[in-house]
Amino acid sequence: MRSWTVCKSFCVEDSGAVTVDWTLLTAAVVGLGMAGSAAVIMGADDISHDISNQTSGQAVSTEFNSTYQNVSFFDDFEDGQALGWSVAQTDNTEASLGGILGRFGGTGGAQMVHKTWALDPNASFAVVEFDLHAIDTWDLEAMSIFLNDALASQRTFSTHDGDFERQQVIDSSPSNVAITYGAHSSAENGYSVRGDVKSHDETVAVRIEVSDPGSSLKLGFGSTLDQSIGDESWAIDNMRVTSTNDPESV
Ligand SMILES: [Ca+2]
Ligand SMILES: [Ca+2]
Ligand SMILES: [Ca+2]
Repeated sequence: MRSWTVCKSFCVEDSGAVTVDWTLLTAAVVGLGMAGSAAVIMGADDISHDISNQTSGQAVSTEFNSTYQNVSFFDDFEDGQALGWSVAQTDNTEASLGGILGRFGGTGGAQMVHKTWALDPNASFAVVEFDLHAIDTWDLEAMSIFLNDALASQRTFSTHDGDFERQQVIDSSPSNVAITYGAHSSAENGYSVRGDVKSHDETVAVRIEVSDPGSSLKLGFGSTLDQSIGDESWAIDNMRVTSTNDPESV
């Protein structure tokens, strides 16, 4: 009878069943965890191979040249100064033009007004932008632009009505230089008065792009004007010099 009692007691006792369930569940969880870890390990191995395949053979750049840009200089001449220019002449007597570098007259075509900027040696381009004013009665005389003391471009102006199509650009810049003139604007901006008639003026935006400019750039101007400044003159405004490796973004 004693053994029967023990056997019966064993059959109805359920505390041991909890232990069995716990053991089985824990084993299952551990098993799932190991399976998951195996999947992650295998997946990571696959990804590492993908990264290896993707990057092998590619050059690693240690510089960020494509986004390099630095405005080295800007001057709108509103402060009446012209620091660094060979002829520090400014004018702000006509409100429609404001402060300008000028006015200047004829130079026999030679370089007279110039300035040199230090460029960032890490940049592979220099971009120079400015407004060029042909003031009062130009008669197809030429404005001359020099780069590093060499004549790079000539632009003739005639401010007389109906004469715009006769104006010309004569480019003599080297192969690493591109000079573009924007569309001209014509208006009466002041200065010369002939009797009771004021003389029209022209403005063009000039852009000069220099590749491999080196560590400095000298920009100069002259003109073939042959009458007094009170009759015909020129001026520069909004001069900007930018060192960059991405000239398209300037
Ligand atoms: Ca200005
Ligand atoms: Ca005028
Ligand atoms: Ca003239």
